[in-house]
This record gives sequence, C-alpha cells and structure tokens, in this order.
Amino acid sequence: MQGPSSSVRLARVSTDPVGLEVIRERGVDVEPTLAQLRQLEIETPSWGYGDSGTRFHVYPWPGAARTVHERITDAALVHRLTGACPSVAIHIPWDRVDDWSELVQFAESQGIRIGAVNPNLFQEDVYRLGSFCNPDPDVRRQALDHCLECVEIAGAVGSSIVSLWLADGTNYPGQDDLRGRFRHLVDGLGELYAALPDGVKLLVEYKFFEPAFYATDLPDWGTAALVCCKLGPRAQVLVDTGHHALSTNIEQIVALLLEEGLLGGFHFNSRKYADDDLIVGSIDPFELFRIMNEIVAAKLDPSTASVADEIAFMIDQSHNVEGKLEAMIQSVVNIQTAFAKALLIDRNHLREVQKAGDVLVAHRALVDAYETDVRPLLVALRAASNLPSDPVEAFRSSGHAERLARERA
Ligand code: LRH
Ligand code: MN
Repeated sequence: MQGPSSSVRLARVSTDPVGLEVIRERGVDVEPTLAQLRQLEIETPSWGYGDSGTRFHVYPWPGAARTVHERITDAALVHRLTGACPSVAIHIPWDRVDDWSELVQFAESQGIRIGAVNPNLFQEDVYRLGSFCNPDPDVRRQALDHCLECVEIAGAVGSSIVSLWLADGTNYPGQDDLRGRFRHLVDGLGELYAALPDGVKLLVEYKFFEPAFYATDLPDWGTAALVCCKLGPRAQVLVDTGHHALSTNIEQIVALLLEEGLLGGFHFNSRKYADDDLIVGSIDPFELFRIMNEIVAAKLDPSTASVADEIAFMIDQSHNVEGKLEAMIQSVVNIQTAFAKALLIDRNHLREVQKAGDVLVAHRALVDAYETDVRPLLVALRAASNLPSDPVEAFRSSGHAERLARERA
C-alpha cells in the first residue's frame, strides 16, 4: 500500500532570531504574545485518526488507528509534538467502552485527557426520519436516551462538554410539518438540558444541509442561537467552519455570537465546496485569520472576554487521501499560525482609523498582520517548551509512521 516515504525533504522552518526581530520592530511585545499563544489549546477528534472516506470509497492508510485506545495514543502523539492538544474529543458509540475509568487512566498515562463527548444520532436505521425531530415519539425518546447516556459518559470521563450535531431534516417539501419538528426539537433538547450536571455545557452544532437535502432542522447559526436562548446559559452554539453556504461571512457570525455570549466552540476544518472536512486553513487561510481576528478582539474587550476565553477550539476533519497524524499536526500548526497573525494586529491603530473612517488603512491593518511571517514566533514558542521547531517535519523524520504501519499491520 503506497504511503509517503520519510525521505521527502520538507521545507525547513527558519529558526533564525532575525524573524523575531522583524516582529519586535513592528512594536509587538513578544513575551505577552507568546503567553497568549501558549494558552491556545486545540482539541483533536478521535475520529480524525482512523480510516475515513467518502460514499465512493474509504482508502485504508497504513498504521491508521483502529481502536479508541489507538486513537487516544495518536492524539497524545500530536500533543507531544505540538504541546497544544491536551484533550481528545470522543464520539459515541464509535468510542464506547465498558470501563470508562480505565479509558480515563489510559488517556492520562498518555499525557492527555478526554474532552467533548459527541452523541451520534445519524447511524441508526431508526433515525431515517430524524432523531429529536422525528414524527414518532418513541424514536424521539430513543434519541433523548442516547444523549442522556452521553451526559453520563461526560460525568464518567470528567468532560465539561456534550457536543451535539443532528442530521435531522427532510428531503421533500411537504414531507413533514416544519414547525412541528422545531417544537419537537426544543422539547427534546429541553429535557436534555435539564439533565446536564453542573459544570457541563451543551454545544449545539448547526449545518445548512446533508444528509438532509430539503430542510435541515438545525440549519444555521440563527436557529442554533434561538434554541440555545430557549434552553439556558449552559447551551451555546458550535460553529463548524464547513457547515455554511458558500461565501457565508463566518467571522461575522462569530462576532455576533461572541457579542451575545452564545459562542461555545468551533469544529475547525476547511472546505472548497460543501462539508469537505479538509485540513483547516488549507483552502482559505485568510478566512481562518479573519475568524481569529474576531476572537482576539473579543478577548481584549472586557464585555466579551469571558465568553471568548471559554471557547472550545476543536478540530473536526476526515483525512481521506493523506496521512492522518501529519494532517492533524499540520492542522494544529495552521490554527496556531492564524491565531498568531491575529495577535499581531495593531488594535489601537485599527480602532483609530476605523473611527476616522479610513477604510483602506483599516483594511491594511489586518492585511499587514496577515502577511507577517509568524513562523519565528511559533519556533520561539516551541523552543521555550523543548518542542520541535517544525512538528510536521519532526513527525516525518521520527519514523512514527513506519513504526505504526508495522505495529498495526
Ligand atoms: C457533521 C459533523 C459533526 C460530527 C461529524 C463527524 O457533519 O461535523 O460534528 O459529529 O461531522
Ligand atoms: Mn462538526
């Protein structure tokens, strides 16, 4: 089975202090910037380490994780190489085990913890016409029971997040009563919300289509926000960056959800056409930067800092043709890069020229930061924690890929 050979030379990341000088000359206080970067924690998805594909084919990758323990092992390797991924999200039943405390201990022995618990209401035959929105009350009950089990699991693994995405929707006009389905949704999520123990948040993820192709019950940020407002303060919106109609202004949605205290988390990935789940920042890195700009601005604003500081940064991707581990590591690097560039924006200058209505100079304030090479900053960040200056190169030259391919053959 053909896989990449580690002999391929990767472009060397510049470790010269000059780059850092360039950043200092911009008037950037490097230490506080590094401190903010050090606080950036990115949760990786257990399901991103196994073989995945499209409806056309799943191409097996040599050494891909097959069990929840292997998925946690791989997530821990990504954390050891990046220093930025101390938790892994799990999906139920894909990651269900009989002994949750054993899994918690295993994760801790690997140096990470278990993060968000994701119910799965899209793989049982009974959910053909939906789960919480299904016309059949018994099916709605079954969906609720599955989510209540996930609340239990969150308690057992010490997780503070139940992250819910519903595939629910219809395929044809007239297929079902759209208002009736929304009422079922709110009633069902109301019972789920009431069962949340203290300290546990419910994140509500929306998606504009697929697998439903006429009406999706949770299609957009507005519907998700409406539902969260009906539920209560521990219900917040999860923005999956691949779940919007083309040319949707995602950073504007992020800004508004931050302003309203409704933004709970992200599923980062990239897409060119639909929900492509590609490596985050690979298709439109400037969009990722614009999103990070809104987050950094909110962190600096006392009225939104608390919600901004609580955002769950999570990756949600499937790697169909590339190595899972190096793709995940590259994703972490892309998120760190976008966040670092957003930290370089001269906010005082920006506010001044915005107030002055100087359109172009205001825009250039963002572009200037975006076009700054932050790799020296990330190298300094990693060096301070004895981490490899280029974690992708470190993985490639480590022999991990070959070892895992042998061990998991
Ligand atoms: C749905 C989704 C959701 C997950 C699944 C793996 O498209 O984004 O977050 O449950 O992908
Ligand atoms: Mn998602």
